[in-house]
Amino acid sequence: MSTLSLHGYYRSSTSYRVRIALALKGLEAEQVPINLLKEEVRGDAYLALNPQGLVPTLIVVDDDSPEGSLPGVVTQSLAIMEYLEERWPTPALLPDDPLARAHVRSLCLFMACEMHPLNAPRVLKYLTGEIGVDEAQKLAWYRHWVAEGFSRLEILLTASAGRFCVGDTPGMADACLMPQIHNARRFECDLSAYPCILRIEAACQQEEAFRLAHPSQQADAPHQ
Ligand SMILES: N[C@@H](CCC(=O)N[C@@H](CS)C(=O)NCC(=O)O)C(=O)O
Repeated sequence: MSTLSLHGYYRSSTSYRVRIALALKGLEAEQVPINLLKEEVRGDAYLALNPQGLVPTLIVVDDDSPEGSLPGVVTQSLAIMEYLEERWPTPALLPDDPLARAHVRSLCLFMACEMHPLNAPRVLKYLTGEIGVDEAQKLAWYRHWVAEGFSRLEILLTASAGRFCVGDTPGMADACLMPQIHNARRFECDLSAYPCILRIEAACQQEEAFRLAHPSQQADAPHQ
């Protein structure tokens, strides 16, 4: 038996990815809110856990670990999702076929490495702070990189998607896609040129796991 806890923030897209993966697998994890607006990621307690000063961090305590052993700490959302997949293989978030698995990982890496970092909160904060760009320029930056990423993603998905990003069951690529869409909507990006992405979004919205993982459903969301 394992006990899981996820340090995250309701609006963090990388935390949202992991919440989707947990929910798709039907795994319970205690949610430990780390408030990014209050810079809690840079507090000593959190940095001792995750020296990168980023959410999410998954903590794993295994009942069968030798007494006195330290809890497992897994950082980086893609590594966390891969860990969950290896440890609890069903329901699977990756397809069986090696080429299809590679395609899912390629989509995830595209979103996690090429898209997300360009519009990460700390990047936007640096732009408006040290660099001194105004709000309109920040928005132009944001929307430019959303359009760059989504237009290429649309081509990739149009060529290979089923009901979801890859195949007809939701998986790791969908767990990356939905938070990217959520962020784009927060910044009022025009998504009308991406019908395949919007079709996959509609399919995900019908799944309970995506509803449970949504930022609005988290205990640290402001309205609760
Ligand atoms: N590659 C990392 C990125 C993590 C990341 O950028 N997290 C953001 C929230 S989405 C964060 O913690 N930012 C803290 C800050 O900007 O101060 C992952 O996938 O886990």
